[in-house]
Amino acid sequence: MTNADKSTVPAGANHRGSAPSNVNPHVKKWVDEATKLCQPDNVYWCDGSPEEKKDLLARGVGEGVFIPLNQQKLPGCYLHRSNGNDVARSEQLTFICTPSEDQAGPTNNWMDVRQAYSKLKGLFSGAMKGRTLYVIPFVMGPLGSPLAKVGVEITDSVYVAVNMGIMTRMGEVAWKELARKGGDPDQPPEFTKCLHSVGDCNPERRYICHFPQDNTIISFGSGYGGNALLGKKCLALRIASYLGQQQEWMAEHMLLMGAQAPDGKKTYVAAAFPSACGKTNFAMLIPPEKYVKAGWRITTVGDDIVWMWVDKDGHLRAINPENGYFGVVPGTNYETNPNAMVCMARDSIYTNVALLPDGDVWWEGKTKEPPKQCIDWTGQEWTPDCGRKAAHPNSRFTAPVANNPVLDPAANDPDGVVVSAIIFGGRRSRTIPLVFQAFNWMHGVYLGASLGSETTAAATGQVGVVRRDPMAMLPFIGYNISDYLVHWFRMRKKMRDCPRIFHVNWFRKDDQGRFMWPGFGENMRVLKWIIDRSQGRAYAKETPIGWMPRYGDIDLDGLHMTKEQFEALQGLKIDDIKAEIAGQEELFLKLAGDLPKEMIFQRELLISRL
Ligand code: GTP
Ligand code: SPV
Ligand code: MN
Repeated sequence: MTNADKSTVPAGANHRGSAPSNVNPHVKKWVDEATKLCQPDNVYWCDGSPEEKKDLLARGVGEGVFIPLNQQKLPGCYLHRSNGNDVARSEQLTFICTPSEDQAGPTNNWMDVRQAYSKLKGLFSGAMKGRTLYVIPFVMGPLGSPLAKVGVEITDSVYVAVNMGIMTRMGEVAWKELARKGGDPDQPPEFTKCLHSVGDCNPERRYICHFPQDNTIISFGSGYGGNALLGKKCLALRIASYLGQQQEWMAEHMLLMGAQAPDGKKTYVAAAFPSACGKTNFAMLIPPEKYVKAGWRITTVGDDIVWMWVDKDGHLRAINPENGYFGVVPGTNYETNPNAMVCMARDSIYTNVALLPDGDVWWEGKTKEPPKQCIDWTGQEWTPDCGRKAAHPNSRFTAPVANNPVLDPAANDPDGVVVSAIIFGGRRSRTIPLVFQAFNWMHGVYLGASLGSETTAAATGQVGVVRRDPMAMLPFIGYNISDYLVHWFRMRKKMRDCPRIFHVNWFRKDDQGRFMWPGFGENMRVLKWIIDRSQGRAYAKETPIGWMPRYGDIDLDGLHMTKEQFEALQGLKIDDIKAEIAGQEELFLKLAGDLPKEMIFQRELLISRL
C-alpha cells in the first residue's frame, strides 16, 4: 500500500472513539495507566457500531493493514498479510505467570509474576508512540449467561480491533454486561484486563503472558490470531480454564453442534480435536443427501471453544463464548465445507491467502485447478510451477457466526444446551481406528488425557510429529495439568447423568498414503452411530480399547466400502496399541508423582485387557 492510499482515512468527524461518559471508573483508571505507559498519540474507545467498523476498516486500508477485495464477489471482505515471522500461535513464547512454578505445572512455560510484570513494563514503555491505542470492550458468551465474561482489550493494532469486533460481542454491550454483573460501585468490577501491542513484531521480543490470579493477559510482539485476539485462546481457554477449576465449570477446546433426527429429537455433541484437526468442518457438516432427505439436520453452536457447567438438574450444559469463526482456509471449498464458504463470502477478513488479479482470493484446495497466476500471501508474484505455496498453510478467515446458514437457534441462548456426547479426536495416519466408545466417564477422561495427534501449521514448529495433547488442551490449560485432569475426573460427581465419551480419527491413511475414510460430510455416518450409542440404540463389540462398531453397525450404504476396507479402517493391532501405550509415557513421566491415581488405574486396566 502506498502513501497515496492514506487519503482514504476519513477525518475524525464525530465523537466516535472517545470514552463513554458513564465508563466504569476502575476501567478508566486501568486504561489511563496503560495510556501513560504506552504513550500512544491517540486513544480510540470502540463502541461496536457498524459506522465504527467502517471507520476502522478505512483506517486499516490507509495503513496498508487491509487490502479491499472485489466488493462484487466478496462484499465487506478484506485481505490482511501478516509479518512472515508471525503466522501462527507461538507456544514456546506463551507463559503462565504465577507466584510458584508448580501452579503452572510441567506442560506450561512458567514465568514468575513479578519478573513478568517488570519485563513487560519495559517492553510496553513508550511502545505505542506514533500509534493509536484502541480500547475494545467485549463479552465472551451470550449476554446474560451465568458464565458470560467481560474483557477489555487495549491494543495498537487496527487488525485486532476489527477482528475482535467479529469474534466477540464487542462495544457498548460489554459496558452493559459489566454493569449487570457489578453490584457495589466501590468494588472493582470483574473483567479481564487484556493488554496488547504488536511492538516491533520481533520473535525475540514476543511474550504472550497470562496472570490467572489477576485475571490479566499481556501480549507483546505478535499480531497474529490466538497471540493477539486475546478473547480467544488467552481468555476463553487459558484464563477461563483456571476460573473453571476454581468455580467448578469447564473451558474446553471443543466445537459444539446440534443434530436433529428425522423424528425431531435434537442431540447436542461437543468434540475436542487439536488445532487444525477438523472442528470447524465437523461443526458445519452437511450430511450426505440421503440423510438430508430422511430429515437429518446439523446445526452449529460453536466451532472452537465451549464453556460447560452442571445445571440444577445435573446435566452438563454448554455455551460457545465466541461470536465469530477464525477458521483454517486451506482445504476448504464448496465440496468439503460449503457452509464455511458461505460464512466467509461477506463481511470477513482473510489473513495470509493469495490475491487473484480480479480481487478475489485463492488458497490451496479452493479449486482443483490452481489459478494461472496470483499474488501469494507474502505479496510476491506466484505461478503454479514456482514451488511455493500461494496461501500460508495456517491462513485463516474471520467471519461473524451470523453468516452461518446452519447456525443453531440456541447459539445465543444464555442457558446453553445440554451435551449428550463428548468426542475426542486426533490426526493420526496410523494405529488409531475411525471410531470407538469409552466404557464410562472415567475411561473416557483417560482416553482424552492420552490423546495423541500429529502437529499442524496452527502452531509454529515441526509439522506432522505425534505429540500427546490431552483433551486437545495442551497449549491452552491455564494451570497445572494434574489439577486439570483431576478436575475432569471430579466433574463426574456433580452430574446426575453424564455425556457418553467417544474417540474418532478421520485421518487414518493406507500404505499408499491415501485417507482411508472420506471424511467431511460423510462423518455424519459416524456421528449417527455416536448419537444412537448415546441413546442406547446402536450395537457395538467390546474390545480392549472400548466399544467398536462392527461392519453393519455403522451405515456405510452408498460409500462403496468393502468389509475388508472397513475392518482395515477400524483395525486394532495389539503391538501397535502397546507402542501407543509406551508413547503415552512421555506425558505421564512429565507429570511424575502428580499423575492422578485414576490415570494410573485406567492405564493398568487397559494393559490388563490386552
Ligand atoms: P483450528 O481452527 O486450528 O482449531 O482448526 P479446526 O480443528 O477447526 O480444523 P478445521 O475444521 O479447520 O480443519 C483443518 C484442516 O483439516 C482443513 O484443511 C480441513 O480441510 C481438514 N479436514 C477437516 N475435516 C476433515 C476430514 O474429515 N477429513 C480430512 N481428510 N480432512 C479434514
Ligand atoms: C487454534 O490454533 O486452535 C486456533 C487458531 O483456533 S488461533 O486463534 O490462532 O489459536
Ligand atoms: Mn482452535
